[in-house]
Amino acid sequence: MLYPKESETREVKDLSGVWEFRTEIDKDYILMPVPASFNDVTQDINLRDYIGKVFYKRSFFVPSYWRDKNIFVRIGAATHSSEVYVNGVLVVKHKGGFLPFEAEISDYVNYGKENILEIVLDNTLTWDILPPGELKTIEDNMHPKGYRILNYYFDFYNYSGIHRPVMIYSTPKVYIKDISIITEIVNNFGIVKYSIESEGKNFHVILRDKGEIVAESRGKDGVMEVRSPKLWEPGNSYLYNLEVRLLEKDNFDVYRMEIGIRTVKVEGKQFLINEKPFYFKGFGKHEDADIRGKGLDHVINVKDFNLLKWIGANSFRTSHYPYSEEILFLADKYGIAVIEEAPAVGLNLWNRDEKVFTKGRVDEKTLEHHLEVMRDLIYRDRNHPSVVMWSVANEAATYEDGAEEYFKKVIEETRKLDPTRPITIVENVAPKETKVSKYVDVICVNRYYSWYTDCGDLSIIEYQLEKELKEWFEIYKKPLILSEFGADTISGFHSDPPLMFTEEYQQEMIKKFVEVLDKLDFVVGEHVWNFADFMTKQHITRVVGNRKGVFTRNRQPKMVAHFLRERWNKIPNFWKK
Ligand code: GCB
Repeated sequence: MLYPKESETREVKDLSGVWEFRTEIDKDYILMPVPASFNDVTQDINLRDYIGKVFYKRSFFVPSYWRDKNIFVRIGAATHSSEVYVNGVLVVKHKGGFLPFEAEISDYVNYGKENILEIVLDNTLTWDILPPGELKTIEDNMHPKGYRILNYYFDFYNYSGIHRPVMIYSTPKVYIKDISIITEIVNNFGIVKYSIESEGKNFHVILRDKGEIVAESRGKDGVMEVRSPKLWEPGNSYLYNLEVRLLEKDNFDVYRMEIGIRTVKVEGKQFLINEKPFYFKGFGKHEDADIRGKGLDHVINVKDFNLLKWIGANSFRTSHYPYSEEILFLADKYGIAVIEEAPAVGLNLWNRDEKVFTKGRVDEKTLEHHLEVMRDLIYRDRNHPSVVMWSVANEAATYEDGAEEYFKKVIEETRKLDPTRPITIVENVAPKETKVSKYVDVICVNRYYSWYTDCGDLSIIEYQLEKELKEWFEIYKKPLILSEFGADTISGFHSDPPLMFTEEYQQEMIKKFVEVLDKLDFVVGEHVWNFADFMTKQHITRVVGNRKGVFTRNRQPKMVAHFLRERWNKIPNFWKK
């Protein structure tokens, strides 16, 4: 799916701004910014924790010369189920809160008068949507009026609303629908294979390096060669400009995009980018910020990339859902590698007496949705050089028999959709227990020794972590990334000797963890949990959110940030241990 871009044949109207908004139980509309989560914008706790349907509305005009064009409405992301109406006509329904969807609306728009766009969302989580959850009503003598609670088993707040831009755009009648790019490096040549989806027939494809043509081709599918290519690499981004022209008399269309030439591969104990062993330094992140929640914010995004550079990170995981396209464009430009994760988190009840992969919970309906999500995700992001691996889920109950069949299908489908990138699943079970990691290319493990187990005892880390990681390698013989480790830390809390929740404890814990990682040659990366403090649901284990950030929610460094900065600036991006 192409990101809407302007060209001499296409126009884009970004409908970001202040819309009208109401919940199902309110009659009156209030003002609501788009994109943003609605939760933290007012002072009303009922709206903050609202579960159910909400209505967003605004008007727009279309220029009269769009009459002979295709017109689309495109929603970058909205949580979690959506219905979109143009002048009262339902034009598209969509399930899932973290990927874009669109509809052609050429037949439903008015010319010469305003159009009404309405988006109806439902933020209820169910077992057939990712991430899953369940709405329960408790009625007992302590809750005589009935008590509604949305249970979900993932650790971030269920921020809701229109989180990414809504755009109206035009294309010619016959147009360039999609483009896919695969790059290879052979001897001293960059090979760029492209494939165009369109009803058109005549194409001219031009690849430029800073304005100079370096390759061109004709045809719907083709291969271009770039002599002595400048490669895209983490820490050293290089982007070429691809221009695709559809040359049909009445349907001339042009789409331009930036591409990077690079290869990715897993071989033995290593994760190779451009045939060199890459070492992942970075974080699991979240799309999360004060007041705007999960709403796209260019200020926060650019700040985050500047902080990643400042601290010497070269990568992050889009824990636990696909991030905005705008973030991936930044990753391409900043030269940051991305492990892109499906919104499959919370496929776990954290109770071994209850099955998760069973009828009514994670079942065929969930699987069908999961496969659709993998497809939409890959079709959205396959052209980003920064995306180097797909993660199909985070901390699912992979010890269950049902999980094996389920994930085998998800992984097979992912591989079919994109044979060029390695696949992982992020695990939280013991190496012998998982029924799934044998199907992936890289082992990703989240570990919290001295935090959730043996609370406060930093001395056990070395023994426990080393023992476990070696077991992972002995069984699977695959490269391993420690995809989460960290400690809740209240900025400004100090103690010596280090006690839990202080900045000293976070630093000591992370130090002890990385000392083990440095000893193990099959460990190809360290992603600290988390980049910044983030909001969660209210719980006795969360002090106004999860505080495992290396930066505060306001993006200020905690003590450990300086330790990591010193460490990561010494470790090269390409590092054979
Ligand atoms: C995990 C989860 C992550 C949590 C983290 C924590 O294992 O993957 O979503 O936020 O632990 O802090 O407990």
